[in-house]
Amino acid sequence: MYDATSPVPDEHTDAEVLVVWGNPRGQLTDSATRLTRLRWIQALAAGPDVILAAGFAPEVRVTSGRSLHDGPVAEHTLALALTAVRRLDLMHDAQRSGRWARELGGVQSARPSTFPGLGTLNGAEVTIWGFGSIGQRLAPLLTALGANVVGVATTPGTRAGVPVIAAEGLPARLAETDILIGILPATPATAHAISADVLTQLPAHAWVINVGRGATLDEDALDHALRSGTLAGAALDVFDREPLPDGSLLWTTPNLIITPHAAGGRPQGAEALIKKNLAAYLAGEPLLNLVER
Ligand code: OXD
Repeated sequence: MYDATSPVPDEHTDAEVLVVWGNPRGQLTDSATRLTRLRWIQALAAGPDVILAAGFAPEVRVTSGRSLHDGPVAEHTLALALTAVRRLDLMHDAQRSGRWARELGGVQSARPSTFPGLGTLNGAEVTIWGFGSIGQRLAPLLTALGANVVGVATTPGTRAGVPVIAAEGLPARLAETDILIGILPATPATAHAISADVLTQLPAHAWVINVGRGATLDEDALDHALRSGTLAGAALDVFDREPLPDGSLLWTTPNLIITPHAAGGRPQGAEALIKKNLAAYLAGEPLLNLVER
């Protein structure tokens, strides 16, 4: 065991393998220079972007915590989607101000035009952009509640029973999307993928949920769309800068739900992954979740 928030002690700088979980940037940069015998890093995070940016030598293999966060992130994303459609945020605001929110309750139609949200996931068109293992865990939870789910990924087809389209199909799909869920990793190719242009193609009643990485969404464009009413709402768990700085515009953006990078953070089955990969490493066999560098 080592303290991930402090430099690796001198007596362990001969480590060949490092398991990384919650290490701050500075600790990783320091490890990249001091652990000169390192050959493999096992990340427990699903997204290894911080590790890739830390400057480890090219011969250091990196394996991610892909699949360890599928359940927790899918659960949190479902919670955000339900909050968005049922407007639990507005109900909670009303409660805090000691007000019975008559406009949000009482006799309602299934898709009330007066309700400030979709009202229900039943029949909602949900697009999941970045359809990896988390998306595949999330999709059946949404379809169980009646949503129609389409995934977007590099390779189109059908995955886990869900139709998956490639980026070329996005414009047509965005026009009919009620909820766009981003689960994209942060790579040069995905920077600001959820752009001003993408937001404009969504219907004005649509919501955007981002649980991938903050760098994949243009926050200024989102703020503008929400303030101008061309988008109904958004729920973000990840941000360009974390913690979200005090002066950020997003703290005051209307119809924006903020959660503090809370979706993941609870890896499930980490010991089993480490054990399997360590056995493979010692046997010179291929490692699971190897990240292309
Ligand atoms: C992860 C995260 O990458 O929690 O695992 O963001």
